[in-house]
Amino acid sequence: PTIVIATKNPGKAQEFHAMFEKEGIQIKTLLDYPELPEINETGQTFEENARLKADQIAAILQLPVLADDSGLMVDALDGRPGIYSARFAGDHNDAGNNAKLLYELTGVPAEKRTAHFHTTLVFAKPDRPNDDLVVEGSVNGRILGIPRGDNGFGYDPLFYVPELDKSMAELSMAEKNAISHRAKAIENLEPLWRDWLAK
Ligand code: ITT
Ligand code: NA
Repeated sequence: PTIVIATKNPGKAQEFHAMFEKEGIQIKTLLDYPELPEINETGQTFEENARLKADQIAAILQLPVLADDSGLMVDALDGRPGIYSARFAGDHNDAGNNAKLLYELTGVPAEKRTAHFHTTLVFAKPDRPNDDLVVEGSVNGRILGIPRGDNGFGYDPLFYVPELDKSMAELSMAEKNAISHRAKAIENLEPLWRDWLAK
């Protein structure tokens, strides 16, 4: 089968590709449908924003669509940037976002720099807006004082995973896809989606 992932973020798209490929599932992303309108993420929660993306794109394409809304929650910042993670520094720019995060945590010691990444996935079928499948995943870590590693995307160079003694950006894609918030959400989706899609 083919699944449309409602993302334009190439980092996310690569991770979904790696995780679904081993199950024989092809994915398409919004990069394959350049004519689609921009979906405004006006919701107040990850789930609302993922639903906005999944429901609208499914209705337009008349295909099942899986949307990912994710973000970074930093305890010392009362959970920010949260749902605003993509645009923390104004526009969608990983370097600017990371610089702002480091700046806001200036002087905060390592043990108080706890954080987690969160993903909500919403799977939507065309014309069935009340039948969305919703799952979540998260991973705990700490915000580094200096970026480490070149892999991944977004806040990965600043997100330290204590169990592995590495930043997310120091993990290979396979390693990240074994422990990440997105991987856990997909794990939670795995036992559910085939029956849901068939019904
Ligand atoms: P789409 O809406 O097109 O999927 P986006 O990048 O705007 O792309 P989100 O609204 O979910 O996606 O914003 C998520 C932001 O959170 C993303 O831009 C990154 O800065 C950050 N983020 C999400 N997952 C991440 C990950 O696995 N590693 C590092 N940063 C991540
Ligand atoms: Na978002």
